[in-house]
Amino acid sequence: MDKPASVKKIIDAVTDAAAGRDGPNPTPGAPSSRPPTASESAEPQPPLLLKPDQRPPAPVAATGRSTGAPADVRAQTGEYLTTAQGARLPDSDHSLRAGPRGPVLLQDHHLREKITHFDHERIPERVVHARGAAAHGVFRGYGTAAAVSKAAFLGEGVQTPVFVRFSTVLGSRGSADTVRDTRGFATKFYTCEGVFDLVGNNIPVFFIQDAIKFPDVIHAGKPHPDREIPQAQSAHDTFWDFVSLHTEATHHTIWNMSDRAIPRSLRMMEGFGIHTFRLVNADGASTLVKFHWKPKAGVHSLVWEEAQLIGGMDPDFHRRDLADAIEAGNFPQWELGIQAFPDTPEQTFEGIDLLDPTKIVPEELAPVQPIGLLTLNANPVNYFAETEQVAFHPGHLVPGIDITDDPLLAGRLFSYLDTQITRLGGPNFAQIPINRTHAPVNDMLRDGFHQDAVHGGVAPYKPNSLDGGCPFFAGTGDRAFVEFPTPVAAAAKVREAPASFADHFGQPRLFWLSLSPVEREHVIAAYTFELSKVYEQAIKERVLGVLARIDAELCQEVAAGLGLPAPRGGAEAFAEVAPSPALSQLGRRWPATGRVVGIVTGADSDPGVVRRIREAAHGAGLLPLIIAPTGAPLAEDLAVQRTFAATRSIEFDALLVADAPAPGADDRGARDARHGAVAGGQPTLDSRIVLLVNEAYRHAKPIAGLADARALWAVAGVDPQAPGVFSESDGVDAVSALAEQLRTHRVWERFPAAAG
Ligand code: HDE
Repeated sequence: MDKPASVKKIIDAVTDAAAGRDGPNPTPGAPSSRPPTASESAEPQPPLLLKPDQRPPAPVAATGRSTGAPADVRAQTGEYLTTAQGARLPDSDHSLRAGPRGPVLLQDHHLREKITHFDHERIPERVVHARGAAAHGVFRGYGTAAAVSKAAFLGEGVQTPVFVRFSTVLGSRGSADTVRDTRGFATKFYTCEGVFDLVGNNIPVFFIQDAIKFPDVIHAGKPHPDREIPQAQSAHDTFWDFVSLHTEATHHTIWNMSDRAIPRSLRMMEGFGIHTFRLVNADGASTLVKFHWKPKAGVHSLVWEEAQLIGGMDPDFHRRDLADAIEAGNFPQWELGIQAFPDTPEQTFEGIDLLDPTKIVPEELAPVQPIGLLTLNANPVNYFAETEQVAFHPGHLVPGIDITDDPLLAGRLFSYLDTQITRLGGPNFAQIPINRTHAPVNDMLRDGFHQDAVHGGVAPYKPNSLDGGCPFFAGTGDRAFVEFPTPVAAAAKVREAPASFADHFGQPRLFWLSLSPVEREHVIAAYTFELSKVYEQAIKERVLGVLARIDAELCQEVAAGLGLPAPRGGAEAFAEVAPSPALSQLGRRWPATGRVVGIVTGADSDPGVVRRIREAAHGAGLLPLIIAPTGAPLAEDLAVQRTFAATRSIEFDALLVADAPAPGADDRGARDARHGAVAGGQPTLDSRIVLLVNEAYRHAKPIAGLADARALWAVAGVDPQAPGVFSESDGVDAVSALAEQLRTHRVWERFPAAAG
């Protein structure tokens, strides 16, 4: 049956968009490399090519050698459906039965193979950091680290393939992306000297100082063991019970209550190695360092209401954003930098214990020196094979990078290898394609579950003569990994932390004092929100006792929000600390590249105006998405990306209202509850768009309106004089105003802060 013309127009537009044929700047998100046909294709043909933004792991053998296979080698070959053994199949829709109504036969080997494999498709999710998203990329060394490290990949101009996995910590694999939590930032460098993993977080300190407390803090943060709630969040009794009793967690906790724990995008997070590492140069000299990733796009965050809405509207918000940005060619970039400290016997810097992972060294005391550039430029091909199976380990080190005696790091050096054995089903996970090193492997490790390599020779032992003595030890000059001969002071065995680990409140205060007023408001709101969700009064009071030791105003404001008296802290107890302006996310300007602008159109919008706006937005490096009453294209070349019914403000960094649309056909209370967003009588404007504009305004996003659109302002509660609200007569001017404003991310000055 022929489709009505309007439906056909939509199908064609969607098909064109999927094909990347909607102009020179295709909208990311097409599910496959070729648009589907309406009916199922019966003509045998080979597997489709990969999408242009995708790249599989490098085709190296399990022993690190290049296989010579093409870079886009696929797991599937041939045109026909086969069994796992390669026998072609004529049917996979019906079990083998004794007659069409008879019993299913046990001899159906295809049924048994298909179901058995399906039964075993899942592996244990990571005990922490279960939810993640990843991308391939390249790291280019600047050569500026040569004086402190001999690592080959840090050399000038050296390009090293990388795989980066970002994650939340607490939630299960299916949890929402935008929960309040620390984010993991783990990078695998496939260097010519072996794999180096920098397994960091987006917060520069950790909850605990000693790995032996890790199960405690994680058990406290995970859902309660009886009801298994709440999922992926710290706003519950056990978390606050633990952190208020174990006050070394105070510093990490205040970072978690700050905007850092609700990033706008994985592309807009800093990363930190946290522990102090040791770099060793070609002369064997050692320098202590802390690693930093600095995003070129700046550090930006969501507002809390937005983060919560996204949890329901688009739980995949961060992973979608990362994949879309890469697909659209907006490759995320970070500079790797180091803070360098002399390796003295005390291992302190300006009185800060470098082995205490709950302490930072302010950048004002030790500047971050750039040593290389990371660019993420390709999406994974298969989530399970790559993002799920990648196995990081802080013990994956290369010559020139070594560890220190941080007691947290020591436990990690045990844990990661140990956990992969269960998670990845045995000791051979280094042979999984995404984990394979690009350096030759000759390791004498043999057999075990999932052994992928066919080892030759008879003598996997040393010394041997039967295999010609191979493999040999690396001699001086052969670039071996040699542990730095760190002196160990004479001591007795104790279960004890050094006295320098005892200050739990000085650096949380430093963090608080370094924030801008609006960032402090957010911290107050976050503590108040989280503690309002705590059932036990005693725990809330205990947390207030902790806050009283950070700052009196913080404590008082949170207490007021909870309706509890603020405990007396006493200003005399506060540590004398100098703020570190580098800790604030605000006060600088960053490129607006890749930010998403929603263009609101109506049924009668002039395609010429919308086309110019879209072109100007592309020209400014933004990602414009056209929002319209239905999916019917505005013109042949103007596909609609979002409809009133299916969108919400959270999808956009800024709005450009090209038209104030009349209520759409489906703007009815019985069909869309948002209809109630406009109070009183029959609205003359579409209520979904009124709510869209209202939310964007409240979330401090830049908004621009063309002449006709200003009718929306009053209904949506927008003050036309407020900062970041632009009324323009020309669409191109409106785009420029938004792009410029987006360089500071949000218009925080729209809502002045009260916190001092
Ligand atoms: Fe982890 N951590 N961790 N962690 N961690 C894991 O390893 C652990 C810590 C971090 O995307 C696990 O493969 C202990 C600090 C990231 O695959 C596990 C301690 C930092 C990821 C583990 C810590 C991290 C993990 C779970 C206390 C920042 C995700 C699955 C000593 C510097 C990596 C796995 C990925 C994952 C143990 C503390 C970062 C169980 C025992 C500090 C980014 O091995």
